[in-house]
Amino acid sequence: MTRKPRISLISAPFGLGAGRAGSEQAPDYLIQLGLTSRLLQLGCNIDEMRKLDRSGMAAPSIQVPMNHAVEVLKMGVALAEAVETAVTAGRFPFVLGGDHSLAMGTLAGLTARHRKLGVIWIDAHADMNTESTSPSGNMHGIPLAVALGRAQLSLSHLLPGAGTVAPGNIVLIGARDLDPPEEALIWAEGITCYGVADIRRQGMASIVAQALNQAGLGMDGIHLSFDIDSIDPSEAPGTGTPVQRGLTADEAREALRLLASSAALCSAEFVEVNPLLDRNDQTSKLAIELIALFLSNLAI
Ligand code: NNH
Ligand code: MN
Ligand code: MN
Ligand code: MN
Repeated sequence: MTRKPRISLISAPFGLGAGRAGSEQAPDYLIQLGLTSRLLQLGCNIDEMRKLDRSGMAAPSIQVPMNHAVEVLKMGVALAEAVETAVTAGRFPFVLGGDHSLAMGTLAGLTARHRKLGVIWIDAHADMNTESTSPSGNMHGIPLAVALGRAQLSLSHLLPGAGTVAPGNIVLIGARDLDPPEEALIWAEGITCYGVADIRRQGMASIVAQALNQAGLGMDGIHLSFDIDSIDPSEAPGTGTPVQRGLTADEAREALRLLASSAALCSAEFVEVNPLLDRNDQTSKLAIELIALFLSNLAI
């Protein structure tokens, strides 16, 4: 018999890692539109609900030459501590962003507890720039390079005791807008990357099965990082850096349902919904549906 994990719902109302304002409004907005009531209706075991606040957090002393770096680092510290606490208490951390720079905090908290962590990254982007290759200076473009230990900033700057993620245990799904230095890093490190064409050829079920195998090989758990811009802008327009030719909402549904059912999943985050850029709440409503589908199918 499968059991339901105790979920720690961590809201991170933070968008300064992105180039455009608005994603910081997503957690409250999705809750206002009915996210938590939907989760309770579906029988999700929400054991803890927290809303993070970076004021009062001390920024690590490292200098990072990127936009709003001090604020991003403060939020990362708050998030890392919240995630570590949730894992220690035996809960499943679900981080509701906010922009994708939050992943640094999530991964710092996770790797402090799971020394061997696999990562499935569903995103139009690879988020593998470093401080020196970033074309934008926006910190939502660097979290995977940081997690790999390829940037000056490392996860251990956010949380002492945090580790790294091995390239062989990172799988990208839906990537279609890579900067040349990111492509070079993916190639050099041998990181698995499934594009939209691969999904159309092989089917999402087969891609997810391969991703779980690859990311989970020899690991203690797998983290899912879901960027809403993985989905085509025709179905998810409310995001800061939309990229054409993305996943269909149905493909995202299938991926999330299958990933949730894997006992290897140990945590997840959902980022880059921007209510200010949305059309008639289309993206927010889709996000609520996807999160509810994911969390209600979680099994341990
Ligand atoms: N690759 C670009 C950068 O580094 C864009 C990143 N934007 C994202 N990532 N939304 O998911 O700035
Ligand atoms: Mn991203
Ligand atoms: Mn993205
Ligand atoms: Mn599990």
